[in-house]
Amino acid sequence: MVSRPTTSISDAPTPLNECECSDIGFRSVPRDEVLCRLHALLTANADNDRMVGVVLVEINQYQRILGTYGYRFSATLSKAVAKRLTEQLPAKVVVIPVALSEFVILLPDLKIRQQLGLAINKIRQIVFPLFSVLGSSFRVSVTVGASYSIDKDISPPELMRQADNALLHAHDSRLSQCIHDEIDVDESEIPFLALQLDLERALAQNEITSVFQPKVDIHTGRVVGVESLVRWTSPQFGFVRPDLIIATAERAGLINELTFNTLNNAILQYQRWGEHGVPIAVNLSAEVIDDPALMRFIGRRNIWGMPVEALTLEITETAFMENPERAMEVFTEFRDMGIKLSMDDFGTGYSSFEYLKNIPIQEIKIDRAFIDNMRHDRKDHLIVQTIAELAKGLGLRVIAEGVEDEETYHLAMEAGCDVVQGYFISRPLGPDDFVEWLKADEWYRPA
Ligand code: G
Ligand code: G
Ligand code: MN
Repeated sequence: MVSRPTTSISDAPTPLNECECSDIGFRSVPRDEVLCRLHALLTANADNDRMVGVVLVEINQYQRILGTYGYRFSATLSKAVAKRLTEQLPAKVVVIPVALSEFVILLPDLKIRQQLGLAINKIRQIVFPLFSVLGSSFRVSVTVGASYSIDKDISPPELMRQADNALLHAHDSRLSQCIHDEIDVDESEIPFLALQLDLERALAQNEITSVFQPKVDIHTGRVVGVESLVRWTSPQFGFVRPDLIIATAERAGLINELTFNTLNNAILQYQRWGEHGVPIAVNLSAEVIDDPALMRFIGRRNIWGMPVEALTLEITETAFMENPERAMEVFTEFRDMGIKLSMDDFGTGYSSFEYLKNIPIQEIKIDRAFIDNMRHDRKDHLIVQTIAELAKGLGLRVIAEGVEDEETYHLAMEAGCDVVQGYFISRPLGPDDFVEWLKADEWYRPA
């Protein structure tokens, strides 16, 4: 029996034929109905050792297809995909269009997990050949998320959720497919949506704070500035690691707000420090670099209680290389405003000498992986030395980041670095602790 859902794909003209598009005949099935069918299959398999697989197939870039070719073309394409899947998969497999861009495929009678993987391969093979749509040829690519009832008592909504979660994970990790049991337990346990909501709230309530890590002149030991780093202890989740804060903010579209928050904290702190004020560096994510709102924010210099020269923006080499042309333009604007720019985590991001020659930065921070290894490996020392030499030739200041002990400090000095930052000098400090640290005047001075 071909379980062709009668409500979904019909070749007969629909009775309501008043408007032009009503004859395309694409009908999507509500999720409730999908759950009913899934329930029926799970029940049918209740007494044997067979499992049910749920495969979600999503047509990639569907919004682009709609926006480029229009509804008529897109719906005809979707219908053709559904038809091909229904015809070419085994008869007992159920193909259900749940949206123009998405199909749920129910696989009854799975004996072993491998069959699910094979079915996904088969689905890819089926959709791979060109589709002929309204006279033109079109290739479709899909992303797949799947799960299966390894737990006999799993409820239909939970099994569907797992498949949805696998599809989401495939998107987040830029994979073309994912089966739910492949997701790290840790990862699937992270309540991303809850964390996102709490982060949104925390931003509105000014709960995200900054700590400041000193950077010192390598020869005199004098402070030349601080790097601002986000910190957040959520009432709900406890201490949230900064890289998770940043990743969540980026995914949730909150990174701009977080960046404004950080910049505001920096400005405010500079004012509060008064005579103890030192230049502050703020990290920028790739996502915010060419945001016009950021440019406007920074451009309103007159309302600042912080001279523009006291601000440094740090951007990683990798972020720069995501869109070097655009980054060059934006950096030039920042430079013209008088802001200093620093290239962070240098040595890990494959920037070309072509960019290095022209990029309007004042500073390079050599990635701490190289710095940390100098003690053990001559080659790392040589790499640091070479980067420092090149950077100096280009007129750039060189920072060694992640300096954790005296030996590394001196190796960085030998290699030609100008500034050091790291636990050996100081951990990142709260605003008041920073002032205490400054006043104590006990920082390291090289002999
Ligand atoms: O101390 P630390 O664990 O704070 O920071 C982890 C990472 O998060 C570092 O790579 C740092 O550059 C980044 N980071 C810290 N604060 C900010 C911030 O305000 N904005 C951005 N974009 N990145 C930050
Ligand atoms: O990527 P960025 O350079 O912005 O990273 C700053 C990160 O490095 C923060 O997570 C900060 O806490 C961390 N950090 C600062 N100094 C040291 C150090 O000496 N050792 C280690 N392991 N991490 C450091
Ligand atoms: Mn940094």
